[in-house]
Amino acid sequence: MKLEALPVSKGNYNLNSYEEVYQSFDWKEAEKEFSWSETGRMNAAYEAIDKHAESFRKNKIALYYRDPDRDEKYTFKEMKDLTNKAGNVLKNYANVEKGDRVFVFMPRTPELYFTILGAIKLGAIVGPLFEAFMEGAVRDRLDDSGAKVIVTTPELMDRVPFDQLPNLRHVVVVGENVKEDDFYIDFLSRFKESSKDLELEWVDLTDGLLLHYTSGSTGKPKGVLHVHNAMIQHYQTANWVLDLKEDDVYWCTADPGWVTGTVYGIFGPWLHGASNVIVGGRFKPENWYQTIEDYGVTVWYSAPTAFRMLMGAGDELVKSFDLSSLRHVLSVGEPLNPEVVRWGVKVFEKRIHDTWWMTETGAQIICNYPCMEIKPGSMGKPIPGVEAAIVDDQGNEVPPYRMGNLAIKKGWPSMMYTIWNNKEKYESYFMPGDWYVSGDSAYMDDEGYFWFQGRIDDVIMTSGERVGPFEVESKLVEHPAIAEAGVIGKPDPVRGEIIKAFIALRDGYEPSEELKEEIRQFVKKGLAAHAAPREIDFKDKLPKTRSGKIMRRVLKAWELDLPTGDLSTMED
Ligand code: 6R9
Repeated sequence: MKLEALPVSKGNYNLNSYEEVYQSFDWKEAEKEFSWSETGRMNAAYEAIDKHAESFRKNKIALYYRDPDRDEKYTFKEMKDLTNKAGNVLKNYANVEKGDRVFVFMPRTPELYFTILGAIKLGAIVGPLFEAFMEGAVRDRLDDSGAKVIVTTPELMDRVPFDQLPNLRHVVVVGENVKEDDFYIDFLSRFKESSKDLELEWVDLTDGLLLHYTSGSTGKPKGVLHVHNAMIQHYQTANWVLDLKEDDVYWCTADPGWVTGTVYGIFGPWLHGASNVIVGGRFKPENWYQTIEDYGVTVWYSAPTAFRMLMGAGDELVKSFDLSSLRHVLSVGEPLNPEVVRWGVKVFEKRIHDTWWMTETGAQIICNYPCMEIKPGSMGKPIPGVEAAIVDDQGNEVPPYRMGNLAIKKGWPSMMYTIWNNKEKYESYFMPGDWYVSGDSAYMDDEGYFWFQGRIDDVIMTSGERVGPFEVESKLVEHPAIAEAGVIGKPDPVRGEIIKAFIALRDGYEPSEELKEEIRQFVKKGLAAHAAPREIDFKDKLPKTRSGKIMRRVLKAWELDLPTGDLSTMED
């Protein structure tokens, strides 16, 4: 269905005519924005921080930080010094060198950002983890990547299974009174005494920058590697899509454990020298509105699940804050419901601009630009320099309105460089015709707008978090009462999807409410709170293929009362 377009917003936009720029744009031109195109020396952290610290922006606020206990701000000059200090701690005490994998596993505090950028200054590859990860999730990621160092806090440290990680050399602990030895390093004390001067590691465009683990429907989470070259697209999209201007105060609500929190929580804004707001602590609607009011946030990037929760908190609440500073609001991570767009127009007098991309694409790909008419429910159009299409399973483009694989022509700058340790997996993303296949299904309308339909595989999106059913199932069957488990995403008006588990019990166990709760706690402690199934159904037997794979689409069909489709591969 085609929904009405909203009026084109007015303003001094960089991208005045989509069609014109789309036709003429060349990535080679964008590279000229960076000094390395002349010097050949580059480092994304230099481009994000040091460059501005050495310019007219040196005393401009780079970071506004706030959580329930802290309220701080840092200029670009201060950020340069502090990221250098963090780099020195990692270099001098943890022996971090170019190419090493350094993981960060800590709450969103300024120290997290100093550490990420400090590590990048050394040429290290940063692997960000969600605070919510439990031992198994931490182990898989550190093990697969051969991580050398993890930076964490005393509270989270117990979830790092040191004895199972032979490559891990140092744990850098950000907390008070940390006992040091050959293995543990006291970050705060070393940070205090470290020099503000650091010799930057100049790297090549294809040297590693970020390693984001993401879940598929089968197998363990995979490590998506991004290289320094990606920043060209981070920069360019922050220009076109985030529409950042010199005086903007920008707020991206995402945690760096999610790719949005690194690419658009760090690089997008800072490559532009923008003032960046970072808020720690838990989500509370009134705190969010207060943040916008207090800092005068002009550009705000969040996710449908958050907008839906704000919507749930009621329109009265919005009216008690002054949100008139807002100029541009954007969304990513899940389909943005048309009713949320309409709500945004009503309460903020702003259209929420949807953007589509993936961990693997490394930056925004299909977007609603500020200058574009929005069709609520559509993700928008591909950015200049990117060719997107809907293709069939052979890689042939299909006509408008026909549903198919959302595919991108290979060769955009921020495309994943590889999947860590898994060339085969990397290659499996591509189809004849040099198409990168997203795993999403969508269609394109006759005006070139793209409309999201769903995941082709079974990955669950719950409150903006991507959860692989296989990971949850694997955890479930570790429980002594559970014989088999199948996990699906069940549509939910607030969370996008909730996790529903179908469980076959071992002999001798009886279904009960207490057992359901015990199982929920088991997943919570073993994997992550967001991965615990909110709903559990006990079954005698689960539908499986002959080769033994649980057929989630059948579970989903049962749950939602839909046709089950082809059952020829199902076991008798
Ligand atoms: C950035 C990010 C990627 C998957 C993607 C798709 C879903 C993201 C969306 C969207 C509908 C949008 N997704 N943006 N679905 N509309 N605007 O989210 O990366 O965590 O890797 O997830 O998220 O299914 O394939 P990631």
